[in-house]
Amino acid sequence: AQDCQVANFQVVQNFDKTRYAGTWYAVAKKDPEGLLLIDNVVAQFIINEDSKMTATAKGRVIILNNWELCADMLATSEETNDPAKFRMKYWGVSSYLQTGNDDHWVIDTDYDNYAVHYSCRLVDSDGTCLDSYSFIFSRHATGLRPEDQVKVTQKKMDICLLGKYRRVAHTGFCESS
Ligand code: AZE
Repeated sequence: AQDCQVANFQVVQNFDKTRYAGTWYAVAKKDPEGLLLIDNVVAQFIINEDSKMTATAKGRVIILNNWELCADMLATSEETNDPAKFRMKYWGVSSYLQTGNDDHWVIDTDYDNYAVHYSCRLVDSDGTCLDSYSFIFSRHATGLRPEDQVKVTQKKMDICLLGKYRRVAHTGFCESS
């Protein structure tokens, strides 16, 4: 039987945030309950002078039922004992966007091509995740290389989310803003 206990999910060993910095294109995502960035999702991780990680994210959203816009998000992070597990406090550049504070785990990355990001917002009493979201990131907007796809599929399985993802389109929607 598969172990879907969130506490047992493996993350990147000896995570190197400096190598992780830079631009990542979401190529697939698994949504949480409620709202998430829809598509055209691009995240940027930045290490500042005091070696803290911050991030920006953009993506198309629809708010107030039918107002389509590019969400411009900012985030700061708080470290934990495990460098691949951090908390990201985020907010919108505009006040009508979402604010939050989520656990972010880097499940796997080779730093140069792909990354599997996971966030469990709510752990059930049995230790499995009740509300999660996840992004598959690529360094290239065009997608993942076949050899990375194989690794990513295995990781989706390991975090009990295989079959729960949708592709994230990049149409240039957020490029003008
Ligand atoms: C993430 C990684 C980089 C930093 C941030 C991320 C998450 C952003 C959201 C945004 C939601 C916005 C909504 C607006 C209406 C994971 C891409 C901040 C969850 C719903």
